[in-house]
Amino acid sequence: MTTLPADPYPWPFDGDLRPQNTALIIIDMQTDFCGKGGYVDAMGYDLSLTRAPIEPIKSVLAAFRAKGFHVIHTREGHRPDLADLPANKRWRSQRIGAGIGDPGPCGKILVRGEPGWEIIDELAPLAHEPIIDKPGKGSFCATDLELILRLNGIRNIVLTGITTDVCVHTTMREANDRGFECLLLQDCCGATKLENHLAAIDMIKMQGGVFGAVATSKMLLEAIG
Ligand code: C5J
Repeated sequence: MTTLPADPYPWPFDGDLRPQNTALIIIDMQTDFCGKGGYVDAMGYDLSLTRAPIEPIKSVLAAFRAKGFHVIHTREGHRPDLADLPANKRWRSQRIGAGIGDPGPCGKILVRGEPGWEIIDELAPLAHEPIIDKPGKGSFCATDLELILRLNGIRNIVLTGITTDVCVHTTMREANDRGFECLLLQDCCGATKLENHLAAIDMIKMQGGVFGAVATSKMLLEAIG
């Protein structure tokens, strides 16, 4: 029986925390979301907020790799022909000067294969670690993530990445509805506005843990030894 003192309950709920049934999911740690010249930078947000989780994620990633836990990465991005880009998503981004599919300093914004779409070097995936390419905010929508989790016997999901209130939260909600036992690491996530990061964390803790539980990377690292 292994749990960590997460909020609002000791996680995982039944103490069944093993490398075989637990995956670290690192969401959208791409240049477009945390690098100079990327999508978030083009929108004028403070990059220090989305870069803050890089070092904490690196520590958890190293420990998970060393202990043989599953590691999965995601990338938000669209096909080069933009056939999977909803017109309203494109229109809204263009209105604020960061048009998805338009050229920028890091190539076409949020387009697969472009430099800005790549995962940052600090958190580069290893060859055997699955990468989920998603056209939307949630990692389950129009992807094979659920198939990969079920085929590998993964029941516990540790969520990290950016942004807390958008892609991380949407993925956590999708996973929770599918019966996965979710933990969000608060220092391993970041949003484009601090208040939204904090509010997103708070929402998880309502109703006894309506989407799962919240902890720090330190708590998790201590629990897995
Ligand atoms: C956003 C994401 N914020 N990765 N994407 O548009 O959270």
